[in-house]
Amino acid sequence: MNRVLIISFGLTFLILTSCKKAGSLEPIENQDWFTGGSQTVFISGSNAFSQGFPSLAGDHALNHEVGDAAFEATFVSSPAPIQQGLGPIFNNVSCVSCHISDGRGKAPETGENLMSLLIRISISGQDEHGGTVDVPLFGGQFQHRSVFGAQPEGDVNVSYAYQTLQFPDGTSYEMRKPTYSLTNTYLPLPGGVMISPRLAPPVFGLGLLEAIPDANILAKEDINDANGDGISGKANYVWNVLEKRKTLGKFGWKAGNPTLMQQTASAYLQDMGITTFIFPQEASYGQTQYDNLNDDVELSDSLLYAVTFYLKTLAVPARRNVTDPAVIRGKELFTQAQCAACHTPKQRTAVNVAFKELSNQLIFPYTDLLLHDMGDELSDNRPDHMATGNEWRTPPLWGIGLTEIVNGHGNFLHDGRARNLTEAIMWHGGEAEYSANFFKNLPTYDRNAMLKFLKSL
Ligand code: HEC
Ligand code: HEC
Ligand SMILES: [Ca+2]
Ligand SMILES: [Ca+2]
Ligand SMILES: [Ca+2]
Repeated sequence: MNRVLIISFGLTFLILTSCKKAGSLEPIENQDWFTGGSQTVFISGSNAFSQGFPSLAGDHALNHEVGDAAFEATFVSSPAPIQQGLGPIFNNVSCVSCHISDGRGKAPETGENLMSLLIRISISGQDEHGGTVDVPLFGGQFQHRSVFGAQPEGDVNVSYAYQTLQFPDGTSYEMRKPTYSLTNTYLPLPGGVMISPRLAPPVFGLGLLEAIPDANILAKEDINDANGDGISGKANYVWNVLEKRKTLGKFGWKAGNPTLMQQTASAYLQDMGITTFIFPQEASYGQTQYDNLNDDVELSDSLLYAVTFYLKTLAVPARRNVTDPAVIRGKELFTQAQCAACHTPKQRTAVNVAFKELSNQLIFPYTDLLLHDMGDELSDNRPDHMATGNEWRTPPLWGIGLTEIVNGHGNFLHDGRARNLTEAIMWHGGEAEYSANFFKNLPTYDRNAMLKFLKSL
């Protein structure tokens, strides 16, 4: 029923727009309100990130629904009749508890427990695949919760330093920078542990991002800034467990995961303590709280596929207010400020005869999926495969204007330190310093126009 409504709404919109434009037909290339291609959904309420591709049918529709239920399912410790295998140590109990309404998590306030933010850890050096080196007896992620009878790895404390600043027009804004510390650890932490705080990002539109051909992403690399625009862009290459070789990293804040399937399996393992055929060994293996059960695969292959399929087929909401003059002005300024050099507006997915919804789609994700040096202030000082501490993957901006509606806050950036779009932009440094200064020095109307453009995404 819901789906039928969405389709008919979409069709009406299509018909209306094509009638209105009959005189001056816009080339399809400019129709950037169809953010997610032919599967764009015309919904802007609190469930805007939770819509399946409208034309899914048959097995595809069923798989999406099974995956949806699994994404929302709360897991419990073994033995239990269903959804067992949680822990022994974990960060949260379900996918949706961090990726709230398929959107993003919320950063902890000072003194608050972590919910949807997690801490990656490592010591210096590289493993045999060029990845991070696990902390002995703590692994690659800090699990701050445990099932009954096990010990969590410890507590995470966050505190913020605040600074009030001013735009040239006198408007003030505030920046807050977090500091994290790991305390009450179950064993003493060895020296030299590097930590990387990461907030749960939104999970819609990822199938379309995965479908962008590697060659198109690599074509935008400019590692030594040969064109001299101050922006480089570098691909991450990460270990692909199923292919047993390094492939292009696409997912996560530092593009540390190559595929949606591997990303999903590593979320089950590290975030929830649930093993799969991709990662059959508990994250806590070798630690005192290892459950020692002979439960090498806790999640069935079919559920792992279904959850991956669910993510692959989550649709992107359409843009709104695209004809508002301020939004149009903001869009021009977005290009002038060089935002578009990293937040690439337009991408095209590969031809895929087996999956028409993902095939040859013109999409508007506003990302190049490459790593950029964002300056020392945003650095986590922790390398991740080929990404340095300063480097982060450009996050997509599609749907970002609906964050407040879906998630009730505006916590942006990898650690959620920004509390609104203005702060997110003002943290941009390194290769993006020109952009931040451009925004900062805009007259009031133009600065607001740029924000209105972002809110239209
Ligand atoms: C404790 C909170 C937490 C839980 C639970 C969690 N995630 Fe995540 N998720 C994150 C964080 C943080 C990231 C970013 C990781 C990174 O930068 O490497 C992430 C990243 C992702 C991404 C990549 C998104 C992108 O844009 O690159 C996907 C997909 C994802 N998670 C799926 C899942 C699934 C499926 C589950 C359940 C099995 C799950 N997550 C459980 C916190 C969580
Ligand atoms: C050099 C590449 C680059 C340029 C130029 C750039 N950005 Fe970004 N942007 C990034 C990266 C990388 C991040 C993630 C940084 C982090 O999380 O620490 C980001 C994050 C953001 C976010 C937060 C997204 C989220 O999901 O949390 C917004 C909003 C944003 N940028 C808008 C802009 C705007 C507007 C401009 C132009 C004024 C701009 N960016 C210019 C690379 C860039
Ligand atoms: Ca387990
Ligand atoms: Ca751990
Ligand atoms: Ca360049």
